[in-house]
Amino acid sequence: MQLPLFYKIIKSHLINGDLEPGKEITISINQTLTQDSTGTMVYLQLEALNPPSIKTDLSVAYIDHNMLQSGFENADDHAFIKSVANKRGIVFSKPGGGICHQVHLERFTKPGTTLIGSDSHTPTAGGVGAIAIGAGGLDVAVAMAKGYYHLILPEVYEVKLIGKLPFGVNAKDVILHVLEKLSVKGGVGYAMEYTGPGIASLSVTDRATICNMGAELGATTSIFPSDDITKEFLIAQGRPNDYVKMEADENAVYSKTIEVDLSEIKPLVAKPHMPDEVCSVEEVSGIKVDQVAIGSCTNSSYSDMMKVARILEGNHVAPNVDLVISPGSANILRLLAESGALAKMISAGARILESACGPCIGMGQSPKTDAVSLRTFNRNFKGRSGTMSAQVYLVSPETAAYSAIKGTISDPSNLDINLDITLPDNYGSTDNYFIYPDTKGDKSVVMGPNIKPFPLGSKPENDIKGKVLLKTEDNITTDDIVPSHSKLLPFRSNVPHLSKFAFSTIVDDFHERATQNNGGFIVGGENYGQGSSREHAALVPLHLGIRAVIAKSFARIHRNNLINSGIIPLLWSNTEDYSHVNEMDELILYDIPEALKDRDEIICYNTTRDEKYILKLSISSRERDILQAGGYLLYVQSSEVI
Ligand code: MIC
Ligand code: SF4
Repeated sequence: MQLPLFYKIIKSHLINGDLEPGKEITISINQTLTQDSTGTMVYLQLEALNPPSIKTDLSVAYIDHNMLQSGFENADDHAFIKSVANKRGIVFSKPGGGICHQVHLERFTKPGTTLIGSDSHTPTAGGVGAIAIGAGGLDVAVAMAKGYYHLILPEVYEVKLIGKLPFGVNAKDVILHVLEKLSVKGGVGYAMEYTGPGIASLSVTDRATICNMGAELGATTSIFPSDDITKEFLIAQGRPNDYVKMEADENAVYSKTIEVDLSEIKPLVAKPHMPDEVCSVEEVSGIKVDQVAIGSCTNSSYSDMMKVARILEGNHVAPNVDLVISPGSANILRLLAESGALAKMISAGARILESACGPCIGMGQSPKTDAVSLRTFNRNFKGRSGTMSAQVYLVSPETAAYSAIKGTISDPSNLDINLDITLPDNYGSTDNYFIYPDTKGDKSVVMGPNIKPFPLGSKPENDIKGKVLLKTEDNITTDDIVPSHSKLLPFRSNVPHLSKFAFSTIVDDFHERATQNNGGFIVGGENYGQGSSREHAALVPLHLGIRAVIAKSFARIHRNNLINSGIIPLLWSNTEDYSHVNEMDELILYDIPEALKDRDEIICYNTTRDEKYILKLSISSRERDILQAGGYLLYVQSSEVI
C-alpha cells in the first residue's frame, strides 16, 4: 500500500505491532524534550527508574514555563532539573534560552525522526517532517530510560493545501480555519498530514504554527513533508547535515481528506473561551481591546516577530492597550536586537518580555477584570490567563499588532505596508544558553524543600465503591482539572498542595468533596481531559482517592495519564446512562481485577437510584497489566516486557 509520510516514519521506528489503526504499537524514540512545569515529575520518575544510561539520541530539559521567581519554589525546581540533567546526560536549556518547542525546532529536530515531549505542543516539530508527540511525563521518563513509546496508531487525516495565503493572513489563520471546520474534537484518533502544492508557499515556522495547534484539534500529531524549504531552514540554522527529504508515497491512501484553499482564508479569531469558536476578524472588528500579547510556542518565530515590528514601526500602541511581546527564543531576540526591529517595538511602546511561555500560561500579565485580551497563543480556556472574567481572543501576530495600534480588534488585510519578510541565510545561534552534561562533574541531585514525592497508585481492590464527586459537561480541560497560573505552577512538584485547587474553575469544594468521602468517581462528558499533557491532572485525582473516571470519551494524553497513574478510564456503553447519574450518587464497580484481566465491560451499580449500567473498558493488554500493577511506574519497574 502507498503510505502517508506519518506511516512511513512509524514503520521505520516500529518495535512492536502492525500498521493497523486503532491498535497499540511500540515505536523507538530518537529524542525527548521536557519543560520545567512537567519536568520535575519526569525527572523524579526517571530517578525512580534509575536506568544505567539514557537510550535516546538526544534529550533536552528546557526551562521556559516557571520563570517567575517570586519565591524559592521555581528556582528549586530548576536546580533539581539541572542536576538530574547533568547526572543523566541530558542537555539543559537555561531560563531565557526560549520556549521549548521553538528552540527545539531551531536547534535539534531532524526530519524523519521521532520525538516525544512532556508538553502537548510537542507536535510543533512536525513542521520539519518529524513525528513529534505530546505525552505524559512518565511516558517521557520511560522513553529516556528504555528508548520506546507506546501509542494507539492513529488514522491519517490529509489536509490538502492549495493556493497561497493572501496579504495579512498568517499560518495561524490556516489552523484556526481547520479548527472551525473540524472542532476541538475533530482530530481525535488522527495524525494530521499536510500535503498539496500550497505547502511550497509556507515557511518551516509557518508549518510549525499549523502543527502546533493540531494539539487543539485533539490530534495525536501533525506533520508536513521535509522539502527544499526545510533544507534552506536547516542550512540557515547551521544544521545542513540534518536534512533529509521526507514525503508521502505518491498516491498515498488517507482515511480522510479535506482541501483548504489558502487563497480564500481571511484573518480569523477564536472567540472566548475555546480555540474552535472561530469567526472572521471582520465580524468582531471594532471591539475595544485592553491587552495584546504576542508570542508563545504558536507565533513567536523570527518572521512573526519581524512582521510585528513592521506593523509597529512609526506607530504607537493605543492608550487603552497594554502590548506585551515575548520572542520565542533567545536567538530570535538577539536577531531582533541586531536588526533594529526590537527598537521599533520599544519605540511603539511595547513591553518586551523574556523568551518564555509567560502570559500564555498565566505566568504574569493577567489582564484586568473583564478585559478583552488578544493573544497570538493557542488556548483561550476560561481563566487560563489568570483572570476568570477576561475575554481572550486567539489571533495572528498581524491581527494582534494592528489591533494594538488601533485600540480595537482590526483586520490586518486593511494595512498598506510590505509584510514580506526575507528570512536570514544564517540565523546564527545563542547556544550559550545550553549546558551540556559534564561527564566528569558533580553527579549529585539537588532537591529543595518544594520537591515532594509523587503519589503512586496501588493494585485495584475487588470492588470500587464511592460517590460521584463531580459530573462535568463536554470538553473539560486539564486546565479545569488542575488549573495552572503563577500561583499554582510553582507547586507542580507538590501534588498535595495542588490538589486543594482541583476543578476550582468549576466548583470551589472539590477537594472537600473528595476528602470527606474518601475519594470517589468523576463522571465526564465527551473529550474529557482535553488540552495539556500535565500528568498532574491524573496525579491530583489519584492523591484525592479517585480510582476510576467514567466519561463519554477521553482526550488521548489524559487517558494515558490516567492509566499510567493507575486510574481506570471507563466509557459509557449507553451514553444515555450519563444523564441518569447525578452528583453524590453512590456507585459500585464490581470484580475489577477479573475485569482487568480480559473483559471489555465492567458492571456498575448505582445504589442511590437502584440502576445498573454497563461500562466499557477499552484498553490494550499492556494497559490491562499496567492497571493491574497499580500504574505504569510499578509495572515498568517490575517488568522487562516492552
Ligand atoms: C499548556 O500549554 O497548557 C502547557 C502548560 O504547556 C501544558 C504543560 C503543563 O501543564 O505543564 C501542555 O500543553 O502540555
Ligand atoms: Fe508554553 Fe503556552 Fe506553548 Fe504551553 S502553549 S508550551 S504554556 S507557550
